[in-house]
Amino acid sequence: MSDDTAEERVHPSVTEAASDIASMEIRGAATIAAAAVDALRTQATETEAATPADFTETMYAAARRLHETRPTAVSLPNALRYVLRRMDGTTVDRRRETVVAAADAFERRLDRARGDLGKVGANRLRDGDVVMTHCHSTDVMAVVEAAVEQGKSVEAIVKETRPRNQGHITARELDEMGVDVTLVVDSAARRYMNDVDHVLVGADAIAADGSVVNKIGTSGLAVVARERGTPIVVAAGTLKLDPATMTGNAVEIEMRDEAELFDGDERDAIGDITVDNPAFDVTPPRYVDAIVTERGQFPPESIVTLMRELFGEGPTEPWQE
Ligand code: RUB
Repeated sequence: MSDDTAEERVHPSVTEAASDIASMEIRGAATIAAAAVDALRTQATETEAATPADFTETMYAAARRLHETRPTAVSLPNALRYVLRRMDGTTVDRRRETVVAAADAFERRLDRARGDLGKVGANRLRDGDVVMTHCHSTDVMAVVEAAVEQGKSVEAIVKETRPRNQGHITARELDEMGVDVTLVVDSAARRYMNDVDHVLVGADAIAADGSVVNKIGTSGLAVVARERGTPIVVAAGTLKLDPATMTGNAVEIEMRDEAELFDGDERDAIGDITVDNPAFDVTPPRYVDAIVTERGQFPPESIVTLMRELFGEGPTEPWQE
């Protein structure tokens, strides 16, 4: 083994995945998790460590590099933990095998979870329903896809989701599913709420009290929906449950670069003002009707029961040891 530090042994594909996650080339909580796990698998396969301890140190360094990219989506530390807690054995080869096996198992679980939660969410939708979406969530897509597979006709009012317009991805994918799509600006949500049967959003993190952290604008949308009595359904696999919130920690809200708000010289033209660009907000549980997971649907107030069952061991971060 060379004298390189563990940080220096981080594989270029890990660095590339980390940079794509930070720049949002790779985005959305579940997709970020899957990309991070894939990068860990590459790191494990390509690492030539002299000792099992070297191997483990390098895996932890790779995990740290991936973890520091985006702070809000808890799917990222949950996924890293899933793989690294299963790393085991007294030889480099055995440790490598256990990481690869855990990464494969994680991907299978993610796929299965999406299919299962899609069916649960689809059961809530009736033929002819209109849904309103915000941002782009693969879990929300799974719900609509399952409803369409059940033979239901679904229409969607899709919010564009400034500043990065993830609603455009949602609009395109729903259109490809055969859903009748109307794209609207974010501020039109209340204008259209009377036509909507369900607001369907995803989540980056769900806190122990049932609060839902999702793309900025979700909480305002939920307030508007509540005012009209429109159910707010959060489609979120259990990968989105944040075990650190069981012990009182708050979810960190990512602040992104102000450049995301402007084209060209627009910023200079405005003058010397402060610009804030929070990526996410928190919707309190009283505005949420149901959290749909692969384990069934839960009222937000009872999600902590599932969290305790799944994350009883708490939010360990082996890569920080
Ligand atoms: C994406 C976003 C999505 C959740 C859930 O934010 O808020 O609703 O991540 O997505 P960003 P999924 O574009 O900033 O990553 O259901 O695919 O996990």
